[in-house]
Amino acid sequence: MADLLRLLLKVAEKAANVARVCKQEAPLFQLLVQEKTGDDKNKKFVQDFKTLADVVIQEMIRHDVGVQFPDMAEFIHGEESNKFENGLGESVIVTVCSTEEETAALLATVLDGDHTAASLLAKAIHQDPATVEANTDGLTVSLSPSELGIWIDPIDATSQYIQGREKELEEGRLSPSGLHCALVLIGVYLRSTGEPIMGVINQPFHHKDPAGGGWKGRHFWGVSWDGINVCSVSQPKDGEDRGLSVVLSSSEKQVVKDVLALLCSSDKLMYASGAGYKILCVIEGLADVYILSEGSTFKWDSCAPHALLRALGGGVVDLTKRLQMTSEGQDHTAELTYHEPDTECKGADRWANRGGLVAYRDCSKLNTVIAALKGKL
Ligand code: 2IP
Ligand code: CA
Ligand code: CA
Repeated sequence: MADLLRLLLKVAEKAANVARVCKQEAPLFQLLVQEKTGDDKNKKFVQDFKTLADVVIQEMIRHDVGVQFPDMAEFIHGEESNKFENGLGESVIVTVCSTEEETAALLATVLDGDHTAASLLAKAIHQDPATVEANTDGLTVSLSPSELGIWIDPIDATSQYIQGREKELEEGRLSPSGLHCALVLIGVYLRSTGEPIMGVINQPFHHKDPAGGGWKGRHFWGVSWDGINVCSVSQPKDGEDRGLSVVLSSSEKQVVKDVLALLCSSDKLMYASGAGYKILCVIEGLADVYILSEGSTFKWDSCAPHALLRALGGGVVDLTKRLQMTSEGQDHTAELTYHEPDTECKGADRWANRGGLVAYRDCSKLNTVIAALKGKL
């Protein structure tokens, strides 16, 4: 398991490099932000470069993990499909080839002959990142790769990634929107029960290098299985309880906003972009809970950060299920699982967290918000 964790940290850093390259290299950045509308649309051009950036990152992760852990190859899923259609209506299966040159040649077909952009992307895909520091000593978990599956969100909060507003972050404070909300999420679950057991989160755009070297990122990881709970984020110290703090999507239902406004002081009811970023805020203790009353997140959004929360003694529950339960306390029956599709739905919706969710570190905070929301939704 320590081997798998080290590999995931490394591929997540590589993914972050690709995300940064697409922002920092002018030929790629222009593809990322260009508007293609109506008659002006050059039909010969790539349709949607942001989707390509996502597909490329996901395939790179799938490739690298599949090479080292072949038993997992069939169980590496993600938000994107690797079939990409270019502006000519041609379908190309985007894969990472064994050499940089081959990958560049393949990407050039999707990018409709733009060799400069294709070469820049291929270079980032094939570059080995600097070793990612992680103290994984003593991490011996008795699971084999054939028992595990993976969920990848190559870039969460894509809209923030594209808009790319640069924010100076204040230590210990939640910042509602901007590039820092974009995250690479890689979660590992147990195939038999669907429990999330390992998660890696990479935040590619955390701060600008003061020496002018561009964006620098951060990473977080956690493992929770069979009594082993290890997380790169430390447990909060028991201090005075300064009242409940909540983070929501700005598009949350008014009734939920109203109920919570009665529970929290106004500065403790916060809004932020990115499902992954909001769960990260709970992991870091910037908010006690993240509540979402709609089924607008998917398994790939929650799996990785869920594993970190479990390692910290918290979790992510299905809101609808939890509201129907009578007992309080830490009952795992409402926790989200990751192995079974919702057969009543089609396409990506089969993997939606349909009942909404609550992410929490401290079970008593979860109980407080559940009690307040009972009968209101
Ligand atoms: C999105 C992204 C959005 C989030 C939505 C996710 O993923 O995280 O920001 O909405 O739920 O599915 P909100 O910001 O309102 O919480 P992606 O960017 O990968 O499509
Ligand atoms: Ca997402
Ligand atoms: Ca995404």
